[in-house]
Amino acid sequence: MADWLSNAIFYEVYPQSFQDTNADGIGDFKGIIKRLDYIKELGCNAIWMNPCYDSPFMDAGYDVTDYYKVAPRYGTNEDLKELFDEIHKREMHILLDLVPGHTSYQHKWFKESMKAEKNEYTNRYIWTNSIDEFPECLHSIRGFSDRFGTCAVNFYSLQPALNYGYVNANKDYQLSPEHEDCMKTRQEFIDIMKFWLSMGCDGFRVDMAGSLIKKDDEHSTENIKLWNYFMDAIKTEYPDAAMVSEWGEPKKSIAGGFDMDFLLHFGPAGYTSLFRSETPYFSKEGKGDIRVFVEQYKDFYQASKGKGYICIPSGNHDMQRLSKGRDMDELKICFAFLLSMPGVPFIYYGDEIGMKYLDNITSKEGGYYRTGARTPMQWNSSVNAGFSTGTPDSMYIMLDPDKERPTVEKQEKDEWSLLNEVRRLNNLRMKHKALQSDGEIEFVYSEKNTYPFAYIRRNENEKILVVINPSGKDESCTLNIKEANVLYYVQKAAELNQGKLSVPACSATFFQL
Ligand code: TEU
Ligand code: CA
Repeated sequence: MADWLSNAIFYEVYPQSFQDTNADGIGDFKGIIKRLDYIKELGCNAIWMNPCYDSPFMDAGYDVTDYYKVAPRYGTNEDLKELFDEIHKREMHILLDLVPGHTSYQHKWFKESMKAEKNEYTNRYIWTNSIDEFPECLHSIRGFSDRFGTCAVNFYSLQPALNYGYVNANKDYQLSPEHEDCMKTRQEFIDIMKFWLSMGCDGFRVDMAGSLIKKDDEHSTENIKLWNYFMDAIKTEYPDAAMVSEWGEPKKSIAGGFDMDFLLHFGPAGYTSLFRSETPYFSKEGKGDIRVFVEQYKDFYQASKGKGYICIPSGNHDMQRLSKGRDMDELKICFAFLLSMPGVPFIYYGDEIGMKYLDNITSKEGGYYRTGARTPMQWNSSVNAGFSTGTPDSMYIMLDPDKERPTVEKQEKDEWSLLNEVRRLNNLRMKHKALQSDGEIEFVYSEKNTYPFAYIRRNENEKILVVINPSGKDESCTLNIKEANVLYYVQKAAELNQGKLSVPACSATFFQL
């Protein structure tokens, strides 16, 4: 594992929407450089930046046309190198977003692959030898090429699937993962990773990492093998490179050599039960069930302990924002939890000030309902909230029109703002190793349909009890711990008296044991 992850706190930057410096309404690398001190002062020491490669932007850059060149709208490769350098000057790290599963249909490999004559790229993508619908229910591109065939796609119909082969390949068009053409696809991505690592990038977030090898890889055995192959190729030369997967199954991804995996909004447990179900645990309503999360988390945690980290993000560019349905007090409690869990925290840009999810705004670059979570960062009270000096109607995505919209400037002045709470929580984590990535966790109170919820974080030198009550009611419970001193609290401190814990509504308390 990359050592620097043991105290990493990430900030996800959606480059389009962070800071524009040339008034075209789209964020750029120079803008990110300008805001690095802000990220550092927030207490984050690492960045994950969404794809910034050349692209027609039909899926916001997850449709790449050149993996070796950045999109001109963000700057040049030299500007990105400068961003790397500025990040390292501040003792921070950055991950780029790698999209190994598909390209844009406008990629030169795909143009070659569509040709009737056989060439180097004929098997770079998954094609059948017929123009019928794709037989395995993968979505497909048909009727587009001179080539007589149908090509599989991974996400939108404009993202043809790269060919890493099939488990138990048994149809004429299915290649085995070891086929030399599939090995060429692998080699290309090794070259791509090395290209950016040698320029100073510190690793990658890997898009749809669990889906490269196709069909019936029920236990993902082949896909795990494939990732181990990639990791061997990368990590011998770049042992400090960090890799985080968009997989959502840490048992598999970490077996594949990833340092970290996200707990995602797929399925009812995990992130969903905490923040997004009909009755999320983190709500003043107080109707959630923490067991749903704890059961799944314990399983993931046991399997990954000592080998890799589980990352619970505050949100990301694919889902509604954490603030949806929550007020600032509730958000503070969410962060007290997120920033005191094992593994590596990820804060989605703007969540630290409680930026709103904008319902039903016009889709941008394939964003659809995700667009509302991708609006420009709100810095201050100047035009376009300080995101850009362009005309308001030329913005990449509209800004939150609310006159009272939260901004960094306003919240910096208010000691009790969400922003300052997140800063304090990050500082607390940085001061106590027990709270960082490797500190162990033991759930000491997590009963079905019950509030509060308590866990101990510990390392060789220290033990910290964390008590979380997101509900709007005062709650209490009994613990095996008689008393302890309060180290830090959010909103109002809980009290521990002879093993009886009294926990104020909507509060979080850290006790030193
Ligand atoms: O998302 C993959 C993914 O699993 C999606 O189904 C995601 O859950 C969806 O956006 C609904 O929330 C990744 C990227 O994060 C996403 O932005 C890309 O559009 C997608 O891959 C294709 O590259
Ligand atoms: Ca710009």
